[in-house]
Amino acid sequence: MKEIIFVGRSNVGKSTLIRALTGIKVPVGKLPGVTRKPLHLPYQKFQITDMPGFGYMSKVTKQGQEAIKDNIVHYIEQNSTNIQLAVMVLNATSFVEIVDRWTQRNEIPVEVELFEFLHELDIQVIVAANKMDKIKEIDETLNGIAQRLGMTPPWKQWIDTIVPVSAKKGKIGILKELIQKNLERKDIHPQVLSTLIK
Ligand SMILES: Nc1nc2c(ncn2[C@@H]2O[C@H](COP(=O)(O)OP(=O)(O)OP(=O)(O)O)[C@@H](O)[C@H]2O)c(=O)[nH]1
Ligand SMILES: [Mg+2]
Repeated sequence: MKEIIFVGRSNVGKSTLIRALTGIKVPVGKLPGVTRKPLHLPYQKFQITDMPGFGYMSKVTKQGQEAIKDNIVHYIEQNSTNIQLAVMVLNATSFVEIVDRWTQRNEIPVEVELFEFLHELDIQVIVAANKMDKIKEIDETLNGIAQRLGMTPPWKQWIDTIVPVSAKKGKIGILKELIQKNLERKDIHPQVLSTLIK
């Protein structure tokens, strides 16, 4: 069964977003590190995978966090042909600040690395900018996020890729439609496609 993975830093709201999207009560929590291994859920004729988050986790050692990150990368590599879409979730209240901190230290921010890694594997990515209920300067924030991910602002040029959401409030904007559009696009059978091209 083809798969949609939800990836991102811990505590950004991946599981809450899956709840809002599917109605399935997957475990969520206040402290980072709730989801520890890939959790598979049914979604139409697909499978949604709730991935553990990378980065700081409550009650997990630095070594443990590294191991979880390696597992995430490994999982994506192993399953890349089956993964039809990745929803990269980020916390809109802290994303720009975190990315800039890493960049100032001359390090590639993990989320930027992940975004590029998914593209290298030819996996389509939708960026869900979550926790928008806490944001006042909406356009400014989304422009900042787009820019850090290599998409030239204004963000509205990228409405097929970036979607503002508030998972906790159940506001998922056009995420459902974007997912649908993406799944259908790749779902065209090669034979049908060849007749369309003719
Ligand atoms: N304000 C606000 N809080 C949110 C939103 N979405 C999630 N949260 C909160 O963020 C916290 C983390 O949510 P989770 O869904 O468990 O996050 P996760 O990304 O799955 O975290 P891990 O499994 O630890 O990687 C919880 O306290 C949620 O209530 C949102 O849209 N707005
Ligand atoms: Mg989770």
